[in-house]
Amino acid sequence: MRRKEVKSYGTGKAIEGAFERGQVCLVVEDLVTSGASVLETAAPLRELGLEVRDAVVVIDREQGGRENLAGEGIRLHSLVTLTEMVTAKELLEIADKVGPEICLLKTHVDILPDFTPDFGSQLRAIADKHNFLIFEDRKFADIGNTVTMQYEGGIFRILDWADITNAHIISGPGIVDGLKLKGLPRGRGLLLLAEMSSAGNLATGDYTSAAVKIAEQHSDFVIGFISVNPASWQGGPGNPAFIHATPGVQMVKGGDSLGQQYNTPYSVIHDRGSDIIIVGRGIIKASNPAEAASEYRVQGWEAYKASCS
Ligand code: 5BU
Repeated sequence: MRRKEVKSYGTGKAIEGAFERGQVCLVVEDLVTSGASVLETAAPLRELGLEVRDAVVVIDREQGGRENLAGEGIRLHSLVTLTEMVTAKELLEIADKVGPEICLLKTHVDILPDFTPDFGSQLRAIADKHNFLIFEDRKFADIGNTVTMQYEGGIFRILDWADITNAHIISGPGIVDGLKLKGLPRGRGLLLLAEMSSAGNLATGDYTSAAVKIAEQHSDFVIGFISVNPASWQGGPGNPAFIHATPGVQMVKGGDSLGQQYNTPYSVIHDRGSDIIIVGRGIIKASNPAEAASEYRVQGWEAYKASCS
């Protein structure tokens, strides 16, 4: 074991354990970013005559660690790589930066590799500071009784910190009853998935109409829809008090390799009649997320003004 700080009391040794010079030592770490921490561990081991050839980590952040370690003669083995993933720490930093530009922040709390129970209260504080709402994109889909527990319990305790969450209607209106039981007394709101942005999705036609019907029957708790083209809905999008939030938005039309389909802010707000553009990678993968968020906000607002005139 390598001590990070060598205490003056006790044995005072940086490296503890039973070993002999010339033995091979495998370094085990939770996470590698640049590799500096593994190198800090390898140096005193090598000074004592141990051979360090390999390091095992749970997460490789893919920020040069593999190359830096290879340069020092250490092979990196990782369980997962993290180029796509955002950590809770990064999410909170982005939230604080984009806060002034957004009306709500949409989270996927179950993908954060370093989630801790205080995540919700930390995000809440940032939301209150910048006056945006928190929308946990949980997409509940189970029966009413089960979703009450998924909403309130587990390690994420979504009900405690998310103003808004969303649900599929595949299981019928009982899912809304279940979520409402917990959410309404806490002043929370629900979006129903009436349409989806991904290619070949099944939320169309009668399914979309059923979402509108369920929303109307629960307008005390359902605040609106995830929709893609509410202007084209048969029979209309229902009560104008419902808000429409639309994912699949980037500055140019297109898609990704896994079925996502993008429309522009103008198309979403002006042509398709939505109220809120939901932007993921267009902002978080931008070199300057705050600047990108500002551009999306301005484009959305201009499109809204154009549809008013
Ligand atoms: P993107 O990076 O802008 O493609 O991210 C889109 C986000 O919206 C992502 O979090 C999806 O899970 C989410 N989403 C979606 O893309 N399409 C849908 O129909 C629904 C949610 Br519902």
